[in-house]
Amino acid sequence: MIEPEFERLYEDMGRNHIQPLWRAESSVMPSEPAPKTIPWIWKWSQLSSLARRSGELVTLSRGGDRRALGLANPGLGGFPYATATLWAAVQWLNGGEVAPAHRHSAQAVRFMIDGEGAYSTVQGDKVYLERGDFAINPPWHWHDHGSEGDGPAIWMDGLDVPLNNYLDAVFFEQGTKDVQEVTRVVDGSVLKYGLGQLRPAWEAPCQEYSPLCTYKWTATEQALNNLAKVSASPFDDVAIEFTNPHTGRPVMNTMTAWVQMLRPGIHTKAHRQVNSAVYHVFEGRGATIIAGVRFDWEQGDIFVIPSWAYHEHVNASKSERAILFSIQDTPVLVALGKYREEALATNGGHQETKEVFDAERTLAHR
Ligand code: GTQ
Ligand code: FE2
Repeated sequence: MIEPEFERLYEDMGRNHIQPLWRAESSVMPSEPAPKTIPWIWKWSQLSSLARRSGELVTLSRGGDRRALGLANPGLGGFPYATATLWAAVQWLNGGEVAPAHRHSAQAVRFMIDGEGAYSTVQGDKVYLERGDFAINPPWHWHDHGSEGDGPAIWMDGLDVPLNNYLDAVFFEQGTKDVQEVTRVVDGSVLKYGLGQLRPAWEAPCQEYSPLCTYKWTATEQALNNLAKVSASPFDDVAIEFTNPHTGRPVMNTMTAWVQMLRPGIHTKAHRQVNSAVYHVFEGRGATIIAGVRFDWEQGDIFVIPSWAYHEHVNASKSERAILFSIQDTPVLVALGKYREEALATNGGHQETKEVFDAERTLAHR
């Protein structure tokens, strides 16, 4: 019951588009993050068949120039956003197809899932992509992709589209030619910068984003195997971050990317961070317990860990490794002074698993 003069005050405020903080405090400033993004998983069985069907039905042309299936987190009100800051998609190119050149202020990374003869040309720099290769697409760089093989090329896209939109920083431009002229030696960025610890002596270091356009899977796998001989994280096991070889910093300003090897039998401890992440299961099977719910995953699946949700990873196999690729918005939080992380202090660092994820039940309870 509110007294009439209070009611009148609030009505008059409302008419003047004013809201009193004392009535909105808990929604404006809750005691800790209350993300709209929810933990979710998209199964590869669905993703791959929907992508394949799109490949049969949908042609690539100017206007609808990318056959990318955007993952829409059910917590985000129908937007095709995987988290509040990150776009994630499965992109499918049929053999012989070209996704025509364009550029945008959104920053992009790609992780190759399958395909032979796939290429990406970024600002005249053409690189061939194989399974497990990681590629970056800095902001406002022209890019076209294609599959020169007979079969499809399939990869996961990660972009900062939701953040870019929220910040009203969107620019987009269509190229005049579908395929850019290749102005450098093919695979040139790998040849030039691919060894990381050595760079061309006459060039200044590249600060804004990584000069290396593609991180080859063979190098990534070797780094994982080497690191496993030395040490591992209690929370993430053998985890490596792609970095700009000139600065040691993440490859992009708004996004970083990791690859993790969960060794056979590993069950990591739980922690949580102020950042959101989208994970792709590159290899193996296992489970991630997110905020007390167990998400079982297998090769190809994509899942989301929202901000400030406790999570721990399990590889129950006795003999097979599991490999996870992820994109994370951490560089934004760090740059803005908002990053935090915390280990779970109770129960030996493990959550109590309340249930196994069930999509229908989750949606029914919302
Ligand atoms: O391949 O250029 O998933 O521009 C979303 C936007 C992919 C791309 C996406 C894009 C692209
Ligand atoms: Fe693009």
